[in-house]
Amino acid sequence: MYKKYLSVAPEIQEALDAGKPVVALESTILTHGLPYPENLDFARKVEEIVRGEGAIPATTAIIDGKMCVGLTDEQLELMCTDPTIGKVSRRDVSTYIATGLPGATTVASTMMLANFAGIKIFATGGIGGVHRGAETTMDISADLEELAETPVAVVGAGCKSLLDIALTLEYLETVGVPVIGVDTDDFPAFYCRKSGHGVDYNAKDEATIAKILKTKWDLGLRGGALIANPIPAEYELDFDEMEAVITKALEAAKAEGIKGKATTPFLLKHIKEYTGGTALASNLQLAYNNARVAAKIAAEYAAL
Ligand code: PSU
Ligand code: MN
Repeated sequence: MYKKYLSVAPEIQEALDAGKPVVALESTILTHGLPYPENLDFARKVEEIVRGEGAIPATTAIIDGKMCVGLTDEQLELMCTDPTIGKVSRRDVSTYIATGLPGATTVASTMMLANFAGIKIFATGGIGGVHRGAETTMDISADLEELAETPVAVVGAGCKSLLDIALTLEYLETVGVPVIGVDTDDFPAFYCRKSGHGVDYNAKDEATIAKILKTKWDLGLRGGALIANPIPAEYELDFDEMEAVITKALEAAKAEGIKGKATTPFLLKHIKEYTGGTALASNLQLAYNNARVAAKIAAEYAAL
């Protein structure tokens, strides 16, 4: 039944039918994660990077009542320029389809759309997780539950330390999500290569990661995996400086009474304002790097 709500671009469907590598890409990073016009430049460039590695890019969104897997340039532009586009996580998917509202997909909903289309590998910037203070707010991103349930591997630069990274990793352990480092022992903290928390396994190459994923799904184990890929060293920012920025953003959120799904976009916007172009440049570079690694994993996976 879900197929009537799904629209897969012909190029992507052909690649999937032929067993060729495909990489899913999210759109909330475009609508709520990056400013215009950098977001549009990013949206196009990240697709080019995936192609450069021999894989087909599949950016996802909900448009005109369909789960779109693969966007036209016009649709990419819509995502990047229309400020009214909603942030769609798992709970919002059916509402946006049924009402025809345009929506950008988060990590959770991009995993859903990828899975509906049959895509196994997905590249993003960083995942949502357990927020600081979640012991009282219960603010835990639906991204984590999606990783527990949906068989798609997410390549990300860990998560921002605006989250409680220790609790995010505890949660992933509880729900059985492998956290695989890309040539790292240390779970990355988005702008920083190291968070001070470990990964479950340090994989030295993409072939090993593809083999771990294949084994997991051959075993019939539900859920995905988090592939933790550190930002390239030349773009890394200072941990303590970012900590100060993040603390300031968290204080602003508290002062303004920001809650629920508005929290992550609010914090991202403030981090951007406080850091100017540096954090933005790092954000773009780590996401490109994730797309590159995801395309390589997808190629290795397709060869198994
Ligand atoms: N973290 C970032 N950049 C982002 C997001 C998170 O550094 O763009 C986006 C992703 O789409 C992620 C979502 O899936 O925010 C998480 O939102 P929430 O915490 O409301 O689940
Ligand atoms: Mn939340």
